[in-house]
Amino acid sequence: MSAHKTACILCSRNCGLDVETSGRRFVRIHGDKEHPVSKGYMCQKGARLGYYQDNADRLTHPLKRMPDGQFAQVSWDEALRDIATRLLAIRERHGGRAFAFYGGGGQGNHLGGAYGRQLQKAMRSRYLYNSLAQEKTGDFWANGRIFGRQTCHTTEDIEHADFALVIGANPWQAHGIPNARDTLRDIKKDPARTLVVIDPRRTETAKDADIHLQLRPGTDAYLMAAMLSVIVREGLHDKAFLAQHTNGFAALERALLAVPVEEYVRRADVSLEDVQRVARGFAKAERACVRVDLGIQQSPNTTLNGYLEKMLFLVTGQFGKRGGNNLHTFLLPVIGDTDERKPQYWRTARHGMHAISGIYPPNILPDEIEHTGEDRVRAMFVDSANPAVTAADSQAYARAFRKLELLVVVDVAFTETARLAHYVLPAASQFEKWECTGFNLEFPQNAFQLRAPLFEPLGECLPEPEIYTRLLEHMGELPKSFPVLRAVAEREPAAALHLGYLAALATTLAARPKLRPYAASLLYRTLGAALPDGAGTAAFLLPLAMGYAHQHYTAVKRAGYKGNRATLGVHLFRAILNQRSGAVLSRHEYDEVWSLLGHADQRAQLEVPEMLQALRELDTTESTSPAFPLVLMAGERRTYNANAIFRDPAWRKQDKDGALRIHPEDAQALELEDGVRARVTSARGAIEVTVQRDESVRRGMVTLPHGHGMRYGDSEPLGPALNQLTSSEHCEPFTRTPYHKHVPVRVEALAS
Ligand SMILES: Nc1nc2c(c(=O)[nH]1)N[C@H]1C(S)=C(S)[C@@H](COP(=O)(O)OP(=O)(O)OC[C@H]3O[C@@H](n4cnc5c(=O)[nH]c(N)nc54)[C@H](O)[C@@H]3O)O[C@H]1N2
Ligand SMILES: Nc1nc2c(c(=O)[nH]1)N[C@H]1C(S)=C(S)[C@@H](COP(=O)(O)OP(=O)(O)OC[C@H]3O[C@@H](n4cnc5c(=O)[nH]c(N)nc54)[C@H](O)[C@@H]3O)O[C@H]1N2
Ligand code: SF4
Ligand SMILES: [Mo]
Repeated sequence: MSAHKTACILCSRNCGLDVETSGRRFVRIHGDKEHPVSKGYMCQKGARLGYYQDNADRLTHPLKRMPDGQFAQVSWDEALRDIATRLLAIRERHGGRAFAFYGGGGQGNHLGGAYGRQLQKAMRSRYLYNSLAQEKTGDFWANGRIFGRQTCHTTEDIEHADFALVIGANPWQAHGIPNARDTLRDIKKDPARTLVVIDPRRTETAKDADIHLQLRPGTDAYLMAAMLSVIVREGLHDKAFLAQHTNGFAALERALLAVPVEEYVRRADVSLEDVQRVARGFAKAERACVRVDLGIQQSPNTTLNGYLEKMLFLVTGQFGKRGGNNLHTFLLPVIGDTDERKPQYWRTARHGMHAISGIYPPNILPDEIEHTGEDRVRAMFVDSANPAVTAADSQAYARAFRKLELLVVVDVAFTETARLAHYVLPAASQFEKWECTGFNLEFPQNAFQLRAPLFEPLGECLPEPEIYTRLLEHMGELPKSFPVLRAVAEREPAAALHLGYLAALATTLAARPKLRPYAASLLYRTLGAALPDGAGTAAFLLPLAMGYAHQHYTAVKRAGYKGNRATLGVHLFRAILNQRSGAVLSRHEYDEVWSLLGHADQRAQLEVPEMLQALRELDTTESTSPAFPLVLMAGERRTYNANAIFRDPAWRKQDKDGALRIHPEDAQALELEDGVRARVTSARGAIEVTVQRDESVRRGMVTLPHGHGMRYGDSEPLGPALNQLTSSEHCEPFTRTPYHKHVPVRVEALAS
């Protein structure tokens, strides 16, 4: 048995773990008390990571699909050589627009993402698709306009808030905030603190709330507009804050004064008195913040919801302070800034769709492949994602992926997407390689954990950095060796702080600018060879740490690092390499948040014309109809689901079928007894489910869990395959974010 530090890879929190292993197995999994953020916290899901590491669907060898449709084992060399040849031919014939990359990191594996992006560059493509563009891009777009850059991402200091407003999120199950259950319990125990939940379901979080507004699904824009209107009508906005830190309040105020509060509150079907109480409480609180998630991001008015949510904390001055909302820093640049008003960013061939934060929406991808034009997508890599199950419209995905000239899947498991591929490349699991996550969303203190491998890679599995570096070498984009740079790295004494290496690297890149896009692989093959413990694939964190220390110099110093302008980043890099429980990167003061804004005047822009127009033109069409009278929340976070990460159904201790939750009165009206099988039908498709009567859901709404509907071994799909019900068109027109939380359906009993 041996003890190790690692992290849970099941949600964006990435709680630090203290584990014991024996051979290739986990024997004991505990929260790591030394982790700077999670401090020992974990939830029930993390305790069952063994089912991710060890299961019958794990890939062990590269696979190639043969003409008869069967997969045959091939060697790495054979696979990569053929893939390289085919990629180059497609690039030659059709240019960069023929290639798209999908994924590049799940909830815990972001180290390989930097290497995957290099392939996109080698293909001269800008098409990156991933799941962030089926949830967060409306939010990112609003951030771009309000804060000046789409990388200005907000966080919530809920641990220190007197008044926490949770809208369309269920942190008790889904986490997303630090040590969620402890944080929620602390608020509950303290009579001076208030928790408000806005959710059509009486969730585990809502049960502990002081006020629960159980609104009609899809009406958040009305409700938030009404709250904001109450605030400005009653003069509860923070005039000094608005004058000092924002532009454009006057236009927003006019729009808010025009909001018909009572009518909007009626639409949301909540009590006016409660809405007033919440608006007043939030505005008057010393420290208040808003926490949102998929409930408003995957439902109607996605982008407007993101805008209004931010107006709540900006108009009331609950920003840039302890207990409020803030911006945070990034070490790994997981998202970019692609303002669609600038001409240099690509629009897609079929939909003319622009990227947001550098990401294109999965909802348009099948059309971009099936499009008949010369400029269609013809070749793809899918890495750390299973869009055949997790993107809207599984039927459209299966059809489109079969038309690709080349589909390569890089995964740890033989997924539904892998079954459609020409090549399947087996990745080492997140516990078999150096890994890290880019989902650090903390402010004022940000932290980062680089994780060392616990096990040898299974079979012939390789870490993604090795896979992509070899592929670039086969493509002739990257020389096979760099003897000079490598010698500099290996000869340099530790006390020289890599400064000689960095100078030599700069000289190499200046002389050979074509290598710049491949800096990660270049660092891996050179500096990587000189890093201790085989941490070579983490070498590219050195320039990132240098950039971070340069940009946030004072805050990095405050975190306790020594060094000057030239060396601080190197010390930060060393700490990241050495501190297995994670390293605190930086400590900001709250009022330094303004320096993280993108606008030159460091003020928030409240007047966003597109959003004010959307507010004036709020859509009143009903999504339900006599044929589809219920709203399905397709993708609830529950006790035993974790995206499409677990394939072995034995990992679930309960809710094995992934039951349909329905209010008992609705069930009664449809003559659905508890436990019976029923059919759920949408405009797109139908699936069979097990019924569970449940008081917590609002009447007119039904829910099904995310993370089911996958095969295991030779099985049929197990549990609800939700995206058989969702369609590519049922999405916000602007961002193309699917309305997964708002799918009109009907439910019928199945004859037993
Ligand atoms: N257990 C578990 N945890 C997870 C995951 C998982 O698969 N399982 N996945 C992780 C990932 S990738 C993500 S993105 C997060 C998502 O985390 P959350 O967004 O917090 O989780 P969800 O359950 O998808 O949806 C949140 C809430 O939205 C509510 N809702 C539905 N419709 C509406 C509406 O119209 N208005 C409002 N206000 N609320 C509505 C639902 O009732 C639900 O309680 O969870 C992460 N954590
Ligand atoms: N209907 C509906 N659909 C939804 C949602 C919903 O609520 N409702 N939620 C959406 C959301 S918010 C999200 S985030 C997505 C998630 O969907 P995806 O973006 O597809 O991501 P995951 O489900 O996390 O899938 C991760 C894949 O990565 C593989 N993997 C695990 N570890 C590694 C590794 O180290 N290397 C490689 N290469 N692969 C690895 C796993 O085997 C799995 O196949 O689902 C979305 N889809
Ligand atoms: S699932 Fe999320 S909250 Fe639970 S242990 Fe893993 S990282 Fe922590
Ligand atoms: Mo997500």
